[in-house]
Amino acid sequence: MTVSFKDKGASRRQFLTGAAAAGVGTVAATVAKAAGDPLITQKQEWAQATGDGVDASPYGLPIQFEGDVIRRNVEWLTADTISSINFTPIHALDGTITPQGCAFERHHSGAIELRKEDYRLMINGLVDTPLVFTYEDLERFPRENHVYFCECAANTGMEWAGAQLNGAQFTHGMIHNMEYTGVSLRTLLNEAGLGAAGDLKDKWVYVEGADASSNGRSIPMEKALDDVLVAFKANGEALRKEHGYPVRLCVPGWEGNMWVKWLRRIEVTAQAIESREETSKYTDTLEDGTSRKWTWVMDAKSVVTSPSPQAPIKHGKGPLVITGLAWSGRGAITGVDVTIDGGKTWQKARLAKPGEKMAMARFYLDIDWNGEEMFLQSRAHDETGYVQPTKTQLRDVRGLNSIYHNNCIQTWWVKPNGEAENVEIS
Ligand SMILES: Nc1nc2c(c(=O)[nH]1)N[C@H]1C(S)=C(S)[C@@H](COP(=O)(O)O)O[C@H]1N2
Ligand SMILES: [Mo]
Repeated sequence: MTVSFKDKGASRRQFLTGAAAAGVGTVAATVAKAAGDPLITQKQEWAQATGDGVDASPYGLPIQFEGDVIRRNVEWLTADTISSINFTPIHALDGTITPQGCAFERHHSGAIELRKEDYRLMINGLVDTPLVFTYEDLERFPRENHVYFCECAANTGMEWAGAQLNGAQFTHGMIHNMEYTGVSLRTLLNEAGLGAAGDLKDKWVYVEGADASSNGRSIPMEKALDDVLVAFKANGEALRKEHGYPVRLCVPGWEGNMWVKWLRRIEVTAQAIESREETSKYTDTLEDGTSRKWTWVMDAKSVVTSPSPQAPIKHGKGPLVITGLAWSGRGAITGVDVTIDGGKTWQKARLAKPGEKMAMARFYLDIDWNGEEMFLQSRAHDETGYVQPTKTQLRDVRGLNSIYHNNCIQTWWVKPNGEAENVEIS
């Protein structure tokens, strides 16, 4: 990519960077306006006194100017905040890791306060030796680190009938992506011994939390022994209370509801329990009134996070960074296409780094915006060859009765003044 800066005079310097994107226009504004800028020519307040000492804030919080980058809920969605959800401010973040402090929360009976000392994890059912682990016990098993996304199956669920919520935070913010540290569930199940379970092919584990809702879910044994993680750290530090402190389950690529927080019991069973969370909830009603169940995997999905309704273009035409997130519950993201004309023509976006399994990928498309309206969309591809569907393609299969598992292509209408709106192109 070539970005050139114009000096006041005739000289023109070019800065070359490695990225092999198409040439973009001139970033002229900053240097041209420099002459007489008091922020350069005058002594500033912050240079005339000392700043805060160390320890001014023993646990650092974002600077006050970033006070907008917070989780938000949509009040009319739920009757109260106890059994409710809020949304990650994905429109204001970059990279892929979600800071814990603004990672969305979904509680069925509120976030509980559970001390490590009071923590117990039971493994029972069809095991050789039922076991109870304390928090300290868990710390003595071999540990693993993995970056995974956790997406509520209801993410984008309000958009089935038409474009509704105005902002990427609200349409796509029921997701976070963190680096988890913990012990594989396989290790703990083997510690209890699976001989008593016999043939493991048709066995299940039922997992439940210590909160009043318990949020119990059945997981097929094959997944339980594959990549499920019993996690106690996220992004290097203890889990936050709202994300299940001190221990939660990570079920990579599968719907957030199965990521049981405040994990307290794992039962090996001969069949699925058919709990509330996997029958009346988290099933998908089709056009003919029947419902799909066991729709665990989160299919490939993407969204442009900027520009977007909460992140309008403020700099006018010229060089513009279009960016967003892509993820797939079936494996790694292999590519993302972006269109600025509502799907007539597509360009390949640049992935910030190669996609990783069941983790978010960041994409960029650097363009020279002509200042005219755009219909911005992104389309994700994953390593299985799956391509993110349009809204019409999804509705053809699923009808209009669904809430969960809406992974269709999202459209932002960007107007010549840089403002963006959630619209539908089917
Ligand atoms: N114990 C317990 N686990 C739970 C829940 C809950 O209410 N209680 N909510 C589930 C749902 S529906 C989702 S989407 C994820 C949300 O995880 P988060 O709050 O860390 O974002 O946790 C899941 N695990
Ligand atoms: Mo959820």
